Amino acid sequence: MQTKTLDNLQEWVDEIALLTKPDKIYWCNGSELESEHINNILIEKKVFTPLKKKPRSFWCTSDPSDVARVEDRTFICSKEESDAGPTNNWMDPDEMKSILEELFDGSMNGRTMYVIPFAMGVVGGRNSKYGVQISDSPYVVASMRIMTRMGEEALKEIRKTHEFVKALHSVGAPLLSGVEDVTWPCNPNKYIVQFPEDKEIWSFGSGYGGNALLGKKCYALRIASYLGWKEGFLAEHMLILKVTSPDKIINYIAAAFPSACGKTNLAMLDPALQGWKVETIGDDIAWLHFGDDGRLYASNPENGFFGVAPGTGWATNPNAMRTIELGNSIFTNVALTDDGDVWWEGMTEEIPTHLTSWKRQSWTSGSSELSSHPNSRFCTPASQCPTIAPEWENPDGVPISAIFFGGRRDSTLPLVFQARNWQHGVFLGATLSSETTAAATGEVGVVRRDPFAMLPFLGYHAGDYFKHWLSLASVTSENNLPKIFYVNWFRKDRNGKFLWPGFSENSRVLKWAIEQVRGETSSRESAIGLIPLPGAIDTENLNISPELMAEVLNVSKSEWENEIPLIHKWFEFIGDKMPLELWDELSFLEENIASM
Ligand code: SAT
Ligand code: MN
Repeated sequence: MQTKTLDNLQEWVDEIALLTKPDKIYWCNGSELESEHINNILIEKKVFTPLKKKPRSFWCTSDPSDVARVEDRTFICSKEESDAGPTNNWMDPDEMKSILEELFDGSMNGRTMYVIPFAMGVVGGRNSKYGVQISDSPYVVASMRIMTRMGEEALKEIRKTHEFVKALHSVGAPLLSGVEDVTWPCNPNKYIVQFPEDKEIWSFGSGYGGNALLGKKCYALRIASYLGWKEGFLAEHMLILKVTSPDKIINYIAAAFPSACGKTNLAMLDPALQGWKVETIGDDIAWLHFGDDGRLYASNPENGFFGVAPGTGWATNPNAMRTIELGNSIFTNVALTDDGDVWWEGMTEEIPTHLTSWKRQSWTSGSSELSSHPNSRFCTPASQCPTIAPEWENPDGVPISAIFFGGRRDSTLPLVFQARNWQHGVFLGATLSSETTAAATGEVGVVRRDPFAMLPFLGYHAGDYFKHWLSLASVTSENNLPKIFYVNWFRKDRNGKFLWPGFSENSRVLKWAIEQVRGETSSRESAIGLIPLPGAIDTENLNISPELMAEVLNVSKSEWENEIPLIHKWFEFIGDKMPLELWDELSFLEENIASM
């Protein structure tokens, strides 16, 4: 645990400076002036190219080897291996610390060490938490300023409580005097390490995304999920949205999908349905706490969006486009247009004839190479989003009435179904599966179990995590808990064509789910849960036949017969800590499928 000496922060900063041996130490205050100064450093180093077409916005490209989260280099170093569980890499904390201390020894040589105080959640909020990232990357400083509430105000809170997560980051590329720097320093040897009991993060070798912006996955998910287990809250890989129906009733929905499966698009949904309104609270992470009324309240601990660029366009996510139009954004690994704007695959129907690709090479339309990396990102302030809900900074969060789980599956999982109850809902979360995406290094398109979309982000044993979810039903009444749904926008027909149009049409699924929440039920029991009755999903003005709707909602006996052994194997992999209640759910599913 954190030792509470009078200035534990200064002590830690001194200790790290002694280890990493930077040329200079700079404490970030989060001011406009400082931001300008950091951006100018990045421009001077040719890391940032200012965009002529967007105010205070920059184009940036990483080293081609440093483009995504490195799950195989990510560790949960709990004291006991059994607390990390089978889904995490683990090493003894002392052993890991000695490896890391050797790597960090002199790792900031020739560079400036930035001290970045930050808040996750609004500063001063009842459920907000604090951290200090030490980093040798000015790109990280600029990004943390967008993604977190960074600077003076956060530091004041830390000085009051002396409570903060220590988040140490180095790109692992000491700069020898007289040697010219590269634009994207990094190290082929990468370690992304969480020490949950000590509330510490040590990240080495990468400068990109979740590997380097430590407030995000490392803190707000891995460390916070562990804290949630101990303190009785949840830290989840979920977007949060506000839906207002034509009769002006508001529902808040949280949805967990794996990385690069459309969370940002759903969070900023432009509904196809007349009279419905969707507003954004968060696009990636939700912390859920019980309110005094026994309901679960969600808040977004982040301050910005770090969204996948390719596929984001005026047709698919106009609100994301409007957000970035306002500027103040960093674009990494997308293409640069000849007139000083950014472009990526899927942004516009018309493809520019000439670009500079993310590899900084001349690119012409028709090229066999993509102009932008599939995991290229925009980093932009949430406050600029035209659909941001006024209550997005409500320190107590918003009461959640429905939770969606989902992934990318080309078969088996229907467009939408509802869990019979909380326990069944936890089963749906625990068995969530999805095809892998470019958000992490490794093969793309392989189906894997990704429980609650948290596989890469769990800070403790998956079995204990499932128990924690189940235990919420004993804290409050089932009635108070959100209703749970499973969605799959990605089901395909025999020819590999998507069955459901997705994007703004997903509002039709939101409408059905909200009707279910309101008890205006229009569903039937199926082998896997509650399925919409024919005609229950509003398809007005959508060119989709009843036969096609039946296909996208179909529960196929043979497909589920193939699925069940995979769930069996998954539960066995979790081992002794797999809750019996979920084994019971699996047996029940098996019986239901057998008797179809
Ligand atoms: O690079 S990040 O981890 O922040 C993005 C993601 O995988 O969701
Ligand atoms: Mn994410």
